[in-house]
Parts: sequence; structure tokens; C-alpha cells
Amino acid sequence: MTDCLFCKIVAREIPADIVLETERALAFRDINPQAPTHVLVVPKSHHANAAALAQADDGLADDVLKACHDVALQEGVSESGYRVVFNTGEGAGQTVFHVHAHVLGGRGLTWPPG
Ligand code: D5M
Repeated sequence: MTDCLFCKIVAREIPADIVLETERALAFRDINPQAPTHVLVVPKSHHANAAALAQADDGLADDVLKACHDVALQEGVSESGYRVVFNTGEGAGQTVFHVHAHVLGGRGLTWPPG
């Protein structure tokens, strides 16, 4: 998608601090980190939100989720605990409409989230 920020990061048209790349997913550090580890994991193909990703029906959601857990392992937060969040829709705080999982860890995380 031509006017999508995260498509541009995937295409290397906008710089990002990339921490992991797989055949169908890319992980990069959030520009406004909310925890010591705050990485965004996106499918390389454009899907607006988690609902669209779930309906992609080709194993892409699995690939994104596996990449999240690989990021957690790589960042050293898999033992202490981490959170994977898909804000889905404006009402849930989604601001970039290319689906992305937030992988958060490295500090205590309270529940419920704000
Ligand atoms: O999360 C969108 C997230 O995207 C938010 O935490 C900031 C982050 N963001 C925005 N622009 C960039 C760039 N250029 N690099 C890295 N991270 C970025 P949402 O769930 O949609 O509110």
C-alpha cells in the first residue's frame, strides 16, 4: 500500500531499528517505547488490523505470532514475562492501520491495561 507508514518501513523507504526479519514478518523497535522492550511485529503484506490478519487464512497470523515469541526470546524477556498486544480499531487506540503486534517486556506490567 503506497501511503502506509509500516509498508514503507517494510520496503526500507523509512528507517527503523529492525530487530528480526522472517520471510513474511518484520520486527522493529517502537519509536515511542512504553517498556524497556517494546518491539512492533508486522506482516510484510498490508492488512489493516488483527481482524483482517486473522482472515488472511494462509498461516500469516501464525507467522506473526511466532515472530513475536522469537523477539521475546531474542530480547531476553521470555522468562520474566511479556505482553503481546494488538490494538484493533480507533476505540482501542490503534493509530497505524497496518496490523502490528506490540511486544512489551522488561518491566512489571499491570492488569488491566489503561
Ligand atoms: O501503535 C502504533 C505504534 O507505532 C505507536 O506505539 C508508535 C509506533 N510508531 C509510529 N511511527 C513509528 C516509526 N516510524 N517507527 C517505529 N514505530 C513507530 P498503535 O497500536 O497503532 O497505537
